[in-house]
Amino acid sequence: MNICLLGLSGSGKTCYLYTATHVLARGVEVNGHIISATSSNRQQAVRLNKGIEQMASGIWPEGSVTTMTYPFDLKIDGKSVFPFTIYDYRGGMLNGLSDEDQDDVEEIFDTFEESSCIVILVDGDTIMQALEPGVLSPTHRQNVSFAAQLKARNEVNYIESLVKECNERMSRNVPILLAITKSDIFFPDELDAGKRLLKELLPSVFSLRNDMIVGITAITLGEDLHNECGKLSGTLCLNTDGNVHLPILFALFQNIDEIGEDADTEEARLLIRKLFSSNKINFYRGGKVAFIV
Ligand SMILES: Nc1nc2c(ncn2[C@@H]2O[C@H](COP(=O)(O)OP(=O)(O)OP(=O)(O)O)[C@@H](O)[C@H]2O)c(=O)[nH]1
Ligand SMILES: [Mg+2]
Repeated sequence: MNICLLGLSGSGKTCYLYTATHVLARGVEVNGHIISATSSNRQQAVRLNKGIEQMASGIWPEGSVTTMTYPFDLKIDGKSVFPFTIYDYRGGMLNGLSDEDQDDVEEIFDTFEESSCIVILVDGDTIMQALEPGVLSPTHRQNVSFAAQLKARNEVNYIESLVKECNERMSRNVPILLAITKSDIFFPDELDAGKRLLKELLPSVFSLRNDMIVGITAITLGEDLHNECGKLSGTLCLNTDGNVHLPILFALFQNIDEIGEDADTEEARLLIRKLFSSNKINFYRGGKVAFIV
């Protein structure tokens, strides 16, 4: 089973992966059980550890130059339930126009064949710039320009064409998780407006005329995080407070039916579902608010 982390360059995929996999390796408690996911490849485990250690020492990772593949095992109370693989792409390929970019994009569509959920990381900075100045706090309003807003809206719109292409290639509507990254930069009202804007700018994803399953959540890797010339300032939070566990668990949840019906898999499904509280993640089906079952 594959989990594809999609998002334009700089949306936060690699930092997210380092943080989320560190949190999931330690495990999340639910109903007296621990759900965890650990890297099943020694070399990649070292790479992930180095990534989060570097962030903890105050340095953001550099932009990805190639796609990285990380195999994991999902575990309940330390017992392996099933394997899965996370793909961390080079976001620049998605809206790049070179032949190499086009070839790389073809490659990612191949990996989609084995994934029954697409996780799209939507850059929080982009959402902030795409919002109408009227809904922004006075401090954020100062940074708005017409050109930046237009560019940001185009970037969000681009997701729509990506989803459309995925659905066409897979001949069905694939469940989607939209994760707004960098939620620490928003005031609560702004984040709510950002979620509304996402629905407005992605009409086919939230259309009443299809049956698409969509989750929306907002994630942050900490508090008051900033990047000055690659230096990380602020507080990294290596726990579930910033919702980092949710996108990966949502993707696993959507895939679980295809894995089999043994007792451990079913238990994993029930435990994961308990983590989806409505103040952390919202679901839509055919454009309407839905409850996950
Ligand atoms: N405030 C804040 N900034 C974040 C957060 N996560 C990531 N960032 C910023 O986003 C930048 C880009 O993150 P990356 O993970 O490298 O982005 P990417 O999507 O992997 O980009 P490519 O590798 O080019 O596709 C980081 O260097 C940080 O400055 C967050 O939770 N909060
Ligand atoms: Mg990256």
